[in-house]
Amino acid sequence: MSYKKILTIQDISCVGQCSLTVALPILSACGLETAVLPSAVLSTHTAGFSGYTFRDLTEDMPKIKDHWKKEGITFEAIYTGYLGSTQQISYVADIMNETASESCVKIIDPAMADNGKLYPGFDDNFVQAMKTLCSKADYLVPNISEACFLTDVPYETKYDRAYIDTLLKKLTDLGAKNIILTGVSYTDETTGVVIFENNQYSYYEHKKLSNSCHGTGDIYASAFTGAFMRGKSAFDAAKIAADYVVECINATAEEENHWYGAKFEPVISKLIDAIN
Ligand code: PXL
Repeated sequence: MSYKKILTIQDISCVGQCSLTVALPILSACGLETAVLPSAVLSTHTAGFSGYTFRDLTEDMPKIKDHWKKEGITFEAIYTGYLGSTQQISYVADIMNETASESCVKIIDPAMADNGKLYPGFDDNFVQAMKTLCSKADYLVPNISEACFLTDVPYETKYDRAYIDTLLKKLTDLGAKNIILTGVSYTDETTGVVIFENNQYSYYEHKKLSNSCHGTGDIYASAFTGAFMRGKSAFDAAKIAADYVVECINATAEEENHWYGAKFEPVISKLIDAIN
């Protein structure tokens, strides 16, 4: 098994099963050495809790990058998620420019929106900056809401293949090389993920579950990154990640009090089995 060192940049939500508290265990379970760069530290995530603390770590980023450069540290993949400020986005671009190994894969989850709305604290300036970061993506992993904000296409809950094709075309116009578009649902009973690689469309469809959980976007992007960096094709990695998210949602379904995240831990062995 090839052993790879990857960097993930996203926040620490101390409580709430998202971002780094999801990405680090999943990537480690996939067999990848994982370096982390926290974009911010929050007491909880922002979806459903109120009064959370927010420590912005923007100012630390260039200093951390400079130290890594001095030490000659490079990464075989850089995977970004929730970023804490607009300024941070240009620092992340610098980190990609200066710490990527020659064959580094850049995976960008433009974590900023869901259900047609930006997360609290994000504004149009942030969206415009995220558009520029897309040009660095070998794999961009948005949900439909994020894809709409990035392309200025109105958000719809019912759509057809032509609508999705428009999103994909406009995302590639931003410079994203390949796109994994999540939560693409052409019927009431099904959902799935579009894999748009080398301008070729493919689709992995599965049953839509009646319940949904916060944090599944982060679980998805982390599992995709883990499987892809372990040598799976983009389609297989997208499928493995989708199947894993279904397992996580099913594992969470029994408990009504567990609204803030998905129980990804009890079923993590299924992800490991699918990869190995
Ligand atoms: O799961 C995405 C996410 C990550 N980090 C923070 C969030 C959210 C979604 O709301 O609030 C802080």
